[in-house]
Amino acid sequence: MTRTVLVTGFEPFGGDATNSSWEVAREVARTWEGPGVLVPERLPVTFAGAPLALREAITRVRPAVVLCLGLAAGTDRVRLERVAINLADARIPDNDGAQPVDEPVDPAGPAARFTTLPVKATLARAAERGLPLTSSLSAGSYVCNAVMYHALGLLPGAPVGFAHVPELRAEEDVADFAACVREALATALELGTADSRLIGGAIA
Ligand code: PCA
Repeated sequence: MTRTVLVTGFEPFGGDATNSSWEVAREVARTWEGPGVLVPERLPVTFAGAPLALREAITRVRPAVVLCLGLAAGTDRVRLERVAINLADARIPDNDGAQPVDEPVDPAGPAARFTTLPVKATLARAAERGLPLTSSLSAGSYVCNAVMYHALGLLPGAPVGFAHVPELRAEEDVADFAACVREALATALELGTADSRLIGGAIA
């Protein structure tokens, strides 16, 4: 059976003309050589619309792996997010003009959901290849965090996760960031949700 991979990116927000997450999602789709079929989807930057669009895409595509991408300005590496929290606290209005303050993403949901991607194994492989990939312990409290939280609730048991990508500055950035995303997808397709027990973590 052909396995399908769903990679989402976002439309622009906050007055920007483009969103690097959609540029990278498109680049990954353009260069995908398998295994399986990769479907890119562009999500709205809205607390109300993004979860609906994601749910619709998951129902239509029936993916084996889901990786959602979003822009994190001011970073220089792709960040595999480990935790989505049940908190919507928006510093700026979303593209609908909605600006939730200290609300739950899902009033009936758990406090947090952890990525089911094999993050440590992916980081080890990326480091061997010199790719600009790292991990992060918070996807924030804006639309990206909400999408990650919903994605993990929609496909329990499958490898599902989120990566923040930097802005595109240099010409090679889109190819480098797409290579990070491909590494995460290839690792998930190979290992499923079974991560390697590698030392890592962060000391605050
Ligand atoms: N980044 C925002 C939302 C959309 C995007 O690309 C975030 O980090 O929440």
